[in-house]
Amino acid sequence: AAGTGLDPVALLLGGHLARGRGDRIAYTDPDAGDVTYAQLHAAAARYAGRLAGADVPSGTRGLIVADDSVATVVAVLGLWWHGCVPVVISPMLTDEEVRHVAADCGAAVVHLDAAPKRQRSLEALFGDRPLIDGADVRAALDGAQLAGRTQSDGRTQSDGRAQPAGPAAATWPEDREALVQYTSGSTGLLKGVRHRAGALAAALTGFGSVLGLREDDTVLSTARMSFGYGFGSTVLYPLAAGARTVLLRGAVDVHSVTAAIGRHRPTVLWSVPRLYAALADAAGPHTEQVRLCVAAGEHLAAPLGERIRTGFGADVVNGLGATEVLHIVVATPPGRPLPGTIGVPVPGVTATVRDADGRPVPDGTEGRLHIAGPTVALGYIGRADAAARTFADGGVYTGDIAVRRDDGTVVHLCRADDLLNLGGYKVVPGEIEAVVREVAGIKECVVVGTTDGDGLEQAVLYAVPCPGADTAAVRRAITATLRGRLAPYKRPARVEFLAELPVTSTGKLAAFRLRDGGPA
Ligand code: 3SK
Repeated sequence: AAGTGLDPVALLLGGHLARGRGDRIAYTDPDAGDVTYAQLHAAAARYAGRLAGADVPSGTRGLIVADDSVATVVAVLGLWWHGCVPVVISPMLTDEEVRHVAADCGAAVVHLDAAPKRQRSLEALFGDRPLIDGADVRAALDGAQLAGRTQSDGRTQSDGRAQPAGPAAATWPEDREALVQYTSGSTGLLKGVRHRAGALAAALTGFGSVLGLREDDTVLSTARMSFGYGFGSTVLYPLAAGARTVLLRGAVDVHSVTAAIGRHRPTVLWSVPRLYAALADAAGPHTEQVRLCVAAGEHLAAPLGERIRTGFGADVVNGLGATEVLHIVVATPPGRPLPGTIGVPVPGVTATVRDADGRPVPDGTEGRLHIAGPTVALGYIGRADAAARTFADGGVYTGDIAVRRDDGTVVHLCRADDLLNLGGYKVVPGEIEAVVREVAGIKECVVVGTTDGDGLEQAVLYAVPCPGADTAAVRRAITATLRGRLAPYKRPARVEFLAELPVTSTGKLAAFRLRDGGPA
């Protein structure tokens, strides 16, 4: 791909090809098998050719609704090659959410790659737009036709089918939008975060330099590409380092991840504390090669950090990130555990703690965590009010309450908003409550966050049944409704029945009385 030094394709692939490393494996995909850097480059070129052939204008946004696969990475790289802005979302989103995102980002082209039933329902949503089927891309990746040869200029010669007419005309000035990621908002409506081209390079010199991924690393991430954390862990950092990434398909749980670790022998793991809590106990001889465990997405309590460290015999990097700052911006460096803290700002980032008026508070005082630096996003698509609240005072409020200690380390205390953080997913309690209120026999309900023995947040549903209701039947109906209507990560860990919900002396719901330990 042409353009300036900030061209994302050149940034992530160019160096490896120019150094004759095109034959190294970039991805191990459950379907496509091993795919090299040269093959990835060739496939991205061909994908860009397809976009050109479909008259997709350069500079527009392309929506990718896809599970993690090498075809999804090809779509991202191909869109960049053609000068477009990739927007990756999960097929697990509801039709309503997918429709909202497609309209919100105004996608000129849609790439769909989901399990067959979901694929068909997604296709029905997008009859009016140019569609690319991820299965076609995977099929094209299969076999010798993609045996790309690296040219002396580092570009890849592929099989010649559907090539772009030449290098894409795209140039990538630092402040040009290069990536949009969707994140949950406190109203429940997904917000599109617009990232600058310059932020991709800045993330590599920022958190990337703390992490120190190597070409000989094998990376396994339980976070998905449609989640900001997962885009960094499966695309940005490993590609820039020339490492091999093992992609997972299907359910990600302690069994599937343990099996994948045994099979692929990763040296670097990325996950959320919740999954590490289970994985650390399952660690054994098959995890001996793991040298680094990155934990982010939710609060990591010091004892759990220590359990991961000893379970895997590896360095633990604990980080705080947010979609609004692209990736991790405060982290404990490898070899410096700094227990009980989220570490120090990564190079290029300034982290301050501020009061309600945006004034920095003295060290040791709690306040709102504010991040400034080159990975701060351009803003949201639309949503001027939310943007004005979040992107302010020369940076971003991450939505966390924190304290900075006088040694420069940052301690995370809690969220500043009502969002629950369930294994890295930000969940709006009101969304769960709205679903439960529709169950027959429910008078009222509230969802609150409470912490388990590992210090991890859990959603607990407190429900008041209607007088005379059969509570066993109501419980079954709640379980069935939650299963049918909410993604697994949004479902409460526990359902408790109360005779009434606690209220304050002025009659307002006192949900805080239900947190951490239940009704007093
Ligand atoms: O925790 C998050 O929400 C996050 C978002 C983007 C990148 C990284 C992280 C940890």
